This record gives sequence, structure tokens and C-alpha cells, in this order.
Amino acid sequence: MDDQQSSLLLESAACFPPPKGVKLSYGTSGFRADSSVLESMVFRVGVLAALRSLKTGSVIGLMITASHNKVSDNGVKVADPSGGMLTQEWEPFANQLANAPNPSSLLEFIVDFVKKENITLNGKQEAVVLLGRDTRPSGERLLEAAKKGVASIVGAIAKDVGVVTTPQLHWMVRAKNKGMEASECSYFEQLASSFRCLMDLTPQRDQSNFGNDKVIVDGADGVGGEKLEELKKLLSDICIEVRNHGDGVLNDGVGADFVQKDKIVPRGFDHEDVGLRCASLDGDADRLVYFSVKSNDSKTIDLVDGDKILSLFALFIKEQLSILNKSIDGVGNESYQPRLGVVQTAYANGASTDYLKLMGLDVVLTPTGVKYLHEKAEEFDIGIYFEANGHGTILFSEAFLHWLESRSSSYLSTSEGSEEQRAALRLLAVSKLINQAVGDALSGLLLVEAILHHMGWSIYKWNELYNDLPSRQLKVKVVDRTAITTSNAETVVVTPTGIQEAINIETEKYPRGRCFVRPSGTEDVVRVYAEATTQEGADALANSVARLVEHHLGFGNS
Ligand code: G16
Repeated sequence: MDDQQSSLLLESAACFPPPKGVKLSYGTSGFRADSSVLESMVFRVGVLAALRSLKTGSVIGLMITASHNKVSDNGVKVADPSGGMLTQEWEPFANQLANAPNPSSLLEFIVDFVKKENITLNGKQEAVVLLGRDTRPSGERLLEAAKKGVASIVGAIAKDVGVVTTPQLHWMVRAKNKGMEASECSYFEQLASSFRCLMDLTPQRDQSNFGNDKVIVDGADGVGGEKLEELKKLLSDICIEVRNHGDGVLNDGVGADFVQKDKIVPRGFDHEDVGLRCASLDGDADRLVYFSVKSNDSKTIDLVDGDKILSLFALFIKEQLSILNKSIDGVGNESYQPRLGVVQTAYANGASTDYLKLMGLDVVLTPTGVKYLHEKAEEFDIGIYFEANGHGTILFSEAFLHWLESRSSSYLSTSEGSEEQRAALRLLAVSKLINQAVGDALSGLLLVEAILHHMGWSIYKWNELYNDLPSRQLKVKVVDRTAITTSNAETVVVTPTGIQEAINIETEKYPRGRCFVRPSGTEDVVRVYAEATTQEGADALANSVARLVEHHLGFGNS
């Protein structure tokens, strides 16, 4: 590293001193904490993103958001060239940078790292970082810190794409690196045109079960509602009503996380919505859940969570593949059999996993965090991953898309308008509609809507795919959540010793009981998940295990 580069880094880092006594760690989805302590970290992640761009020779994304967390928090997610999350190999470096006590130790870490990674810092190679932020009030200030971080690497350029959803930023990074147009306009246009295409391919079915044609969307008072209002203008085949698009407090009694965990109606929804199809986005619109307001109690809901979205997508894709397979069998000489697989976490409702297995699907479990699920899903030709909290997407391998395109063009000459051709076209449209960079509530919403139309299903019919086992999730404040370590996709506590045995004893008391605990990677809490055949059982199991956790780890400050 030359002198010009070193002094630039030292000078700019001096403007962003780290807060005293704060240790940040790269969690489930980047760094998150109270926004007042984040300026120095965001500056440093700006440096990291510029280095990542130099290393990969590609555009990198940096998103300022704390997603489902409360409005006073903020954070950073980094998008790699594929549009996916930052490679896990760089996470230790991110931790080092974020916690370097002063500019000179920061410089030392960078010098060592660029040497190890073979990154040349001579200002000759271009580095580009796309910067986005959600609607949090602290976002603007943190964005300036990110810009300074990028600019402290000679030759690196920060491009501010403004207020966007997290998935929009990831989509733009992926598009840019594929040489496509990467604007918000092109994002909306791609979603709208592939949605139209899917709707045009809807079979002539009896739609009397479909129910109300309108979907009402809770925008979590975040960026998603406002973007959905814009996207809506390009859609004529669907009626979307957006509520909570920014006039209330972000994620406060609204949003996918609240709806999924508390299972009660978000602000702005009431008995007048009984019978309607409702959906909820989270603060940065990378999660989606559906719900219907219960007719006997307008405060509670029937939740249609990420597991049911996954099941709906899997069912639809399986149906299209079997139509294609029929024609393959007819021809008799097709050897290519695409592998369809689904990926879940331990939070997946046991009934959903049973259902997916009954469908004959490969089901794989990973730890929480889309970075793990995404990686696993990439191993299939079509990999569908979803967390119960509504975060997920579908990945299509290049080989499969290539095969599909050639089949679709061969049908043009042999069987135009056939069901086989329509199945191929549907799958191609799904691959364009769904955001393959990362889970995206807006594209997920359009895909759910298109599939419900295709099936002629109401939200109630969809919800009847299987009956969820009653479950309960709790958060426990402890002195140090990192004292808990787990194995087996987070289903077994390794340390502190003794907790797992105690959890087992509690769990055995309940028919079909299942329970696990893990430290959250986005909030300062331990999460407890319990499942049983009755709601009372799930609640009692969760409560007794929460007390066990407090007993073993000590109460934290709330
Ligand atoms: C992030 C991750 C998700 C994860 C969630 C909760 O979501 O992207 O994969 O499920 O945090 O993680 P934890 O239980 O570790 O707090 P989001 O939507 O908040 O970015």
C-alpha cells in the first residue's frame, strides 16, 4: 500500500472514532445495533465494500437497514457480486475492521488483509459500490459515513441509489454484474412484465373459489409500502391496497415480524377485513407473510407464513415440472431430470416439513440466516428456500434455465400452445419474477398472487394445505447471549452444558413436543421456539424453557 493510500485511510478513519466500550459482531445478516453507535462501523464497512469490489472486479452493494428491528436501530448488509450476501469468508475481517480501536490498528488490519487476499491498491483498478438505505431517520447520516468509507480507497466510487428496499439493492447489484440495466425502473418493469406473462398463462379454471380479488398489504411503515405503490401503477391484473406505508412508526405493531411472531392483526386492520386476503412486509421488504383476520375475533389472525409460501411455490413448480416430464416420457429419450429441493430452518413448522416430504421433495435444514439457506438452495437445479418468518426465494441453475429455454423454443415448432410449452413458459416467467439475488417481499407477493390465480384458490384453501402444529416463540433477555452455542442446525445446545438435557426433559412432557433455543444474530436476546399438539402445550413448553434459559444464563437488562 502506498503512502497516499495509507494517509487517506488514516485521515478519514480519524473522522469516525469508534464508540467506547461497544463491541460489534457480524450477525445473522450483517451488523445491527442502536443507530447512535454505528457511524464508525458503517464507515469501515464502506472500506470493506470497496476492497471487496477490488477483489472481485465487480460491483458490490451496501445497504443501510436494520430490517425488522425497532426504528432506533440501524445496520448494514453487504451484497456480493451475485447479489447474494457477503461471502462468509470475509465476515471475520468485517469483525476486525468494525472493532479496530483506532485508525492505526484499522490500517494494520487492512494492510495484512489486502496482502493475504492479493488485492492491489494502486488506484488503477475501478471499484464500484452501490449504496442504498431504507426509511430510518438515521439512514441519511450513516449513508454519508459509508460514502466516506468507500472514498477512502483510492479509485473507488460510491453510487447512491437512494431509498430502496434491501432486495432492490441486491437485485441491482446482480443486474449490474450481469451487464443488464440496473435501475429501479428496470426492476419494476421486470417484475411487472413477468407477472403479466404468468397471469396470461393462467389455465381456464373455475375461479369461484379464488375469493376476493383484492390483496391488502401492510407495508410495516417502511420502504416496502411506498415502493409497492409505485409498482402497482404498472399492474393492471391485480388489485392491491397498501396500508401502513410510512405514516406510523416503523415495525411498531406492524410488519411481517410482528404478525408472524405475535399472530395478531397489524395496526390499521380490523373486523372489516374479515374474509380478505392480507399480507405483511417487514421494514426493508425482504420478508413476506400472509394472513386473514379471524371472523370470531378481529384482533387475531390465521397466519400463512413462510412455510406455506414455500409449500405453495413447491407445489406449483412440481406441477409444471410434471407437465414437462410427461412430454419427456412421451419422447422417451430425455435424460435430463432437474433436481428440485427445498431448504428450511429449525423454525419451520413440523407439519410443513412433513407435508413437503410427503410431496416427495428433498428437504434440507440449515441454521437461521438466509446466507446459509441460499447457499444450500444453490445445490439444486431449482432450490426453494424459506424461513418461517417469510424470508426466502427460488433459485434456478443456469443449466436448468438453458434447458428450459431450449425446450420452450423447440415447442414453438412442434407443439405451440401446448400445455408443455405453457409449463415451460410459466417456469421461465417465475425465474424472472422471483428475485434470485435474495428474498424479496414484492416479487414474492406477485408470485403468490399469480399462483393463487392459477390454482383458483382463496387464502383459506391455501391455508388448508396442511394444519400447522401450534407453536410459540419467545425472546429472553440474558446477560450474555453469546454464551449459548448450538449444533445440528441450531437444534441442540452445546454450551452451557446441562441446558440441553433440561430442555429434553421439558419437551418430553408434551405430545409431539419440539423445542430449541438459540442466540439471535440481530437482536440482543435468546430466542425460544416451541411446538406441541395444542397451543396451551406450546405456550407452556416455551415458557418453561425460557425460565430455564434465564436460570442458566442470568437475567439481562431489558
Ligand atoms: C435477518 C436474516 C434472517 C433471519 C432474521 C432473524 O432477517 O436475514 O435470515 O431469520 O434476521 O435472525 P435472528 O433470529 O438471528 O435474529 P431480517 O429480515 O431482519 O434482515
